[in-house]
Amino acid sequence: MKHEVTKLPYAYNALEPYISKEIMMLHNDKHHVAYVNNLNTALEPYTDLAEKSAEELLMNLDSVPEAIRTAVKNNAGGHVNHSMFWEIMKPAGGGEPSGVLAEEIAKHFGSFTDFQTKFNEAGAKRFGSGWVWLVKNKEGDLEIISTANQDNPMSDGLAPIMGNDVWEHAYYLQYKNVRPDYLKAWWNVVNWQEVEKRFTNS
Ligand code: MN3
Repeated sequence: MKHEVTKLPYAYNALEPYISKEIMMLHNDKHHVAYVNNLNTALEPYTDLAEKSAEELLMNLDSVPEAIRTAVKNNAGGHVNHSMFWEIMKPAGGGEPSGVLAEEIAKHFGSFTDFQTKFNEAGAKRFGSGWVWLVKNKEGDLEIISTANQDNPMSDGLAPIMGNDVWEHAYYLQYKNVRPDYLKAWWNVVNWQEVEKRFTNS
């Protein structure tokens, strides 16, 4: 089984003016594609891993042969993270979550606005490249965390509900060095229906 890049569920320019067409084209066609190609290359000699999904590999990194463990962590991570990322965004997105997710966010972070502030702070503070996440921990509680590189929270037993990519490739062409502006604008493209689905299934 070859891992494959997810096709965007909308046009490259659909998230404008918040995320430019140029960023989306490079991000999907070059960055995501590179992670998938590198993952397939790393796995090629290991036929016993061929049937495992990228998520299964990330949840069991200890069982991945040491020779390719870092390559799998980086590239299965890059694949899974970006596949989620495309799905939790949409044109004319934004607003607020509803239902149980809205209640849980209010319970854990005070209010939706407080949640956004804390999420943005965690994303801005991530040094270098990485992601900021809303996760469900082993006790079933929501937490905001950030990870370096393409590390996915599922490798630490956490369920990723939503995440924002804070690598420079995600914003630099449009927002230059001002990551906080990108973090603020990103809320306008969040697909809360998809995030709620991930929360319910986690
Ligand atoms: Mn990226």
